[in-house]
Amino acid sequence: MSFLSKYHTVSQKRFPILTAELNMSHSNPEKYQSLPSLISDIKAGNRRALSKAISLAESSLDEDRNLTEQLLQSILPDTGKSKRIGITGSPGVGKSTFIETFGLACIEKGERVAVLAIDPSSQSHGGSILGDKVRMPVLARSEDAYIRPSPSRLTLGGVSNATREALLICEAAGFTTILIETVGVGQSEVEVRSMTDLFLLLTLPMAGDEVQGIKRGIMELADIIFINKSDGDLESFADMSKSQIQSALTLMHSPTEDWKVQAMTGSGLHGNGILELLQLCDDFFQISAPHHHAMAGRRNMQNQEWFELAFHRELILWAEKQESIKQAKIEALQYIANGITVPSMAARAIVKSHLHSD
Ligand SMILES: Nc1nc2c(ncn2[C@@H]2O[C@H](COP(=O)(O)OP(=O)(O)O)[C@@H](O)[C@H]2O)c(=O)[nH]1
Ligand SMILES: [Mg+2]
Repeated sequence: MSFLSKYHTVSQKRFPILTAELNMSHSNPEKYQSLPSLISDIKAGNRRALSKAISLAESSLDEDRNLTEQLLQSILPDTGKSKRIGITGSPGVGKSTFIETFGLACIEKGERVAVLAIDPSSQSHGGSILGDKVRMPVLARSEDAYIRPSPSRLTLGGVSNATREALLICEAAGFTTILIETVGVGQSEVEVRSMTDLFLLLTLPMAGDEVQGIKRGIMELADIIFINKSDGDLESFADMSKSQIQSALTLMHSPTEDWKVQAMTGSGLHGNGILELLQLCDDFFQISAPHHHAMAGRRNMQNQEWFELAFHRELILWAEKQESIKQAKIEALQYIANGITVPSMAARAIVKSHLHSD
């Protein structure tokens, strides 16, 4: 028996949720009494069920994690069919405004659009719900859109894990385009790149040397660079900006096989360039459609990365729960404070003494 089939049997025995009605009243005092009804409501596109499921995925309580796993396992066949688009750019570049216009243009073409935000620094201010409701007023009210701000108060890679799970849940709920907005600081671009097919970088029209100011590392992640706010006073810089970015791009590798990275100008606020951008996105998804090896390969690699991250996270969460490890850490910190031991040595010694039981 393979490891996974063994795991499946064990998990069915321990959490017989897929076969029996399960009381969920602890985590939802309102509507859902059972996981099967939550799952069928998600698949029917019920947004209350969708929000409920995403909240469940954001919870770190053991019993909520168990429920989330069962839920994800049972919706898995309904996932993977959307266009996953990451959107990044410095704060203020116009991402939220852009998403309103771009999202509505996608809906015009028959898509159903979910917007997720990833903001690993959101612990302190609890996400950007207020800002985004203001910036996306029409999209927020559309029947064919769903906007979910970044989860707050999650540690240890919890935000990116929860966002990946939210993405799958949105796919099962029938959303065909998933836009993931990143705050554009720290590790968040790399995280969003690693969970999306197409990565879109927004920048501003700039003069001359300022193009150098776009971080090369971020430019290398992008499939399309959209020079936003190419309107009003800044419009005169737009074309120059575009040709400079294009020449910088000739020195870089495309992050996506068979795709040539392109720069274009437009305005999220006024809508110019948005239809052209949509066409370019269509071209991208033609080239790297799900049956195409580039897309299949990327998604497979992303799942492997997700597994590695989740595995590390689980190991650390497990270790932090062990009383004996907690104790050993307290002692180690005392030794370190007294200058008796080297920190790296103390860390390794604890792991060695707890894991080398064979
Ligand atoms: N002129 C102009 N202003 C814009 C455009 N998009 C956004 N803005 C303005 O830029 C500011 C920041 O926009 P926002 O969408 O919140 O940026 P975010 O921080 O990247 O999400 C707001 O005052 C917007 O009204 C645009 O295309 N053109
Ligand atoms: Mg924003």
